[in-house]
Amino acid sequence: MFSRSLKAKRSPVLRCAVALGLALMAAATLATTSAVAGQPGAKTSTFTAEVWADNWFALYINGKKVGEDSVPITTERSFNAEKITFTASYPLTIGLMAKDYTENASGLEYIGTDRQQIGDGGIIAQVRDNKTGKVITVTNAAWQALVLSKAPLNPSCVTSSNPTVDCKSSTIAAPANWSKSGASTTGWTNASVYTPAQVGVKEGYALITWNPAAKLIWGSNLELDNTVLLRTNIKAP
Ligand SMILES: [Ca+2]
Repeated sequence: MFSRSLKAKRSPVLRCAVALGLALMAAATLATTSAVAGQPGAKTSTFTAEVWADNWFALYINGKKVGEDSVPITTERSFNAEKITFTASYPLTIGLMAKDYTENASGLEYIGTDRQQIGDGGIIAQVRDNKTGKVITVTNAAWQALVLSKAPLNPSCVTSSNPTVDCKSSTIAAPANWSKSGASTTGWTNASVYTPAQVGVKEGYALITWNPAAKLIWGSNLELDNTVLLRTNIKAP
């Protein structure tokens, strides 16, 4: 009897503590921001983008940056999810600049420790039109990709004791207006799709209910491609 009444007394408190804990966890890892791309007006709509990246991203709409990962790329294990609300007009060109963390131009991380490695990237996103609630795009193989930074070009340097000297890299600048409609497609390819296991999804990834069609994408090399531009075009509904 005693234990029963004690349990009955405690359980609401426990439930409350669990709920508070969950709320704090969500607040810590699912950041929310908003921005406007273009002039607000009768023809604009409001959209919400949900994004998870290993390790960092910025979101561009019709050539304008509307948000970015709130956790700096230099933060160890920055695997948070983001929800970004923005206002824009159809048609949309949606661009993601995605970056895998590398300690320097060598393309490696944890340099000088027993965890020294190349590391990998991966990003997934879905965008809703808030008026209809419909998902208007998900990341998939139809997105275009352009690799800006690749390292190391000689992966055997992963064991080097002086990777900044021994590892080779290649970097190009982001083309002007790359996230505007009608931008050049020269050098762009289709994005490559990866499984959650290949990317090793964690932490914030599970906080978002992903549309089944949303896929993790990156350049053709999940490990060596370090900065990748990704984009898609959405017509008016
Ligand atoms: Ca990474």
